[in-house]
Amino acid sequence: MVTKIIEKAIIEQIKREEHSSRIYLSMASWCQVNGFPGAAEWLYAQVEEERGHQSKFIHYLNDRGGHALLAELEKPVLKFKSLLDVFDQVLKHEEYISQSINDLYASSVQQKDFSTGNFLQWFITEQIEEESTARAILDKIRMVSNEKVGLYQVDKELSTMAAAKRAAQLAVAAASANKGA
Ligand code: OFO
Repeated sequence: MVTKIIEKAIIEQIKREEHSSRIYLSMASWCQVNGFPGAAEWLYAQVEEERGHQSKFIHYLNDRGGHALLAELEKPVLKFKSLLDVFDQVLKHEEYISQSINDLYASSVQQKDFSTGNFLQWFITEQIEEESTARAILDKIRMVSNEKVGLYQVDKELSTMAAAKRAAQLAVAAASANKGA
């Protein structure tokens, strides 16, 4: 059983994860219509990842005797200045999510809810990877500046990264289907 404090904090995190998926969906759509198909693919794959995070929190809270309620969401940003602007916002958002996961972990320790702390370990590790990937992409975009050929190459690389991300998502889905069989 989770405490009311932890239940409320997880519901807040569920909202953030859902908002993350909408932010990335909005960015993906912008990239798709602004000549960055690879970045769009990467962001669409990111949308699925965020839905997965949301779902993990929902299942966990319900399994622990809480009730995962969905909240109203604010409107995501719809327009971006450039690909650099998109990935600058991706990194800022991931840093914000890392902080919110850390705060949630701190509350779980304060509440002596070690099961929740243990559950959050996966997210803490995941956030290190999310931030580092966003930082690496942003560095590449900065390196090519606004130069068209360079941006084209970065976009192609993002397409390759998106394919790898999708393959990893499929592998995780297959592994969890096998576990349930
Ligand atoms: Fe991007 O990790 Fe969830 O939000």
